[in-house]
Amino acid sequence: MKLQKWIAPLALAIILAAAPVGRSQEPRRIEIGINRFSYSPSEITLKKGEPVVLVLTSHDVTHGLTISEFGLRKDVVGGQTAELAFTPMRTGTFEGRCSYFCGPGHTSMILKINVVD
Ligand SMILES: [Cu+2]
Repeated sequence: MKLQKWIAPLALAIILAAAPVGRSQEPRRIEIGINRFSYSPSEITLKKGEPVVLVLTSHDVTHGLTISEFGLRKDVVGGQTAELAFTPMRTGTFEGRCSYFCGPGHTSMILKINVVD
């Protein structure tokens, strides 16, 4: 009787322990095109704790992406692709900005990054 009380929770605990952890596979890849003077898309939403790779392609001159809150920077040579891998560990709204001076609209280039739970 006392033992019976424990069987269900114990079985459940064993099942949960055996289940594969939600620890993920490959990082999510997000393609971002860059032109003078914008990112496309201009806004992305990430999940806190989920690894991502931003696949940055510049369609004209050298640009880049700096996300200062996360201490990240990646330059992209014109016509080429570069990858920026990271895992956001804070929720909030952050700004990615162009990391390489590319002309008069350089400072207005903003990639809005939402990180949600
Ligand atoms: Cu720029």
